Amino acid sequence: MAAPGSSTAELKSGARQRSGQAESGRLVVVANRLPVRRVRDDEGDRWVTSPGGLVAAVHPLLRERGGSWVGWDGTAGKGPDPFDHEGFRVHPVGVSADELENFYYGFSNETVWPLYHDCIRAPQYHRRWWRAYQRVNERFADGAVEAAGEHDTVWIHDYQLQLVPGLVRERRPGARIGFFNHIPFPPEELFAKLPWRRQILEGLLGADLVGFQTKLAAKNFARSARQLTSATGTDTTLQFEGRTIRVGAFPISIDAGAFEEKVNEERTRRAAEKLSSDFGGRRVILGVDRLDYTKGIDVRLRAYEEMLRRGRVKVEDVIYVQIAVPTREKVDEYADLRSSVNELVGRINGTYATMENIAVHYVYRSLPFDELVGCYRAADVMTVTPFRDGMNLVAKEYVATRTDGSGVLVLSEFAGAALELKQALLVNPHDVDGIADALERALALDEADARKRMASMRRIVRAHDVYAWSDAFLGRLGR
Ligand code: ADQ
Repeated sequence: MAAPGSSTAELKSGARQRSGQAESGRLVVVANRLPVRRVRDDEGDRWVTSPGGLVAAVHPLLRERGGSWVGWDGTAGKGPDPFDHEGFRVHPVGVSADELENFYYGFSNETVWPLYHDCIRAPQYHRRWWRAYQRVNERFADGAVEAAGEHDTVWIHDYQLQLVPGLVRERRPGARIGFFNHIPFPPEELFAKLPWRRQILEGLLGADLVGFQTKLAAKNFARSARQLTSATGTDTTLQFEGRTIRVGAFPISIDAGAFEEKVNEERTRRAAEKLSSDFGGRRVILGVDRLDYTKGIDVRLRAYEEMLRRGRVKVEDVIYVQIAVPTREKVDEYADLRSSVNELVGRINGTYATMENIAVHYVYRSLPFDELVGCYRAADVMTVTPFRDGMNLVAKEYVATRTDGSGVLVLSEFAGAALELKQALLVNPHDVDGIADALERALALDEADARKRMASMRRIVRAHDVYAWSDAFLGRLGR
């Protein structure tokens, strides 16, 4: 799921007709963040729906089936009482300032996040973080049990809540419980380092269906479960404590229609034209990421620098635009990354910018949806080069906005999206020379070849949107 505060899509809930699917009772969604945020301004004190693909996909279902969303409202403290909002019930879960440090910044973001992303940074193991993780997971499970009847469907999301399926199972044995992990699941030899590996696996095994972005992640989980718990079975079906658990890949996507609509609006077109003219008509290479060490921003900048050093493409011909959203700034690794990216941008501009042309245009903030889509539209080449990524929605968003069929995507082999967007120029995100080669190739690509590649990727993104994803997951869970 997009990280707190990072998603900008003004997605229209219910804008699309849903295909029929097996339904089991009401739907209770459990996710770290609520889909609403509190706004206090001249118009008063109220809750507004936060934009985002998951919200867009699930909102119509919550309204049709009747349901609830259990989650944290983003502020430290006890949290408000449950309330109704736009046709569903909101169950806020309170998280104290101390728990935020230990459960969220600590165990979720400094233990699980790096461990599940190939240990790109060393995971930290602290018992007080683990205790907070257990405690907060119990509180989310309390919220889920309060919201869910005996035969309802409970859909739990992501790595912050891996104990919740097991905790809900104990108290709602007849419920249908699904868990979807938005980030990768590591191979057993990495996962086995986790001191609380058995508890995490048994927590996940409380679900009837455990879904991942890729088959590889699903297989990694099933193998760890067989090795490290008493579960038996195959990579797709496990037996544990007398129950059957299905395991599978459900690659997430975006509301492609909403992006297409937005990019064709007059305002977006004008914003894109203004950007292009501000950059003096130079070709635009774009990067859009949370400023996270998994996203490969530093190596990508070095690859762009290498391309300029080679001299076949000059700063008069091209500009690299990097939009980076601030994220997890309290965690040391993120502060370090921020400094090293600042330094790299300074070094590249110091060496290659001229009085007329800067080499790198760097924006360190979240963009409103209009501007983000304007940037996608203005970009001749999009670069998405994470070292490891569950899926990566930015790659799909770029493809969805290329309604005129132009544009080239340079994509990491290690993003889940690479399994679907095979017509991108695929790169090893650790290989500075390889990415520089791909950038040169992207800028020189024959137009017919580029269009053919984009057309094929567009077909995939349009056919497999976020609605198809939630239908597939809930359909499987309902069977
Ligand atoms: P993230 O790691 O947050 O998500 P990603 O899938 O790329 O990564 O989603 C980022 C979202 O933030 C996108 O919707 C993008 O538009 C938005 N965004 C990024 N930079 C922005 C900016 N500067 N301004 C405005 N918006 C910006 C996690 C996993 C991914 C998985 C998703 C969904 O890490 O692998 O694809 O959940 O499951």
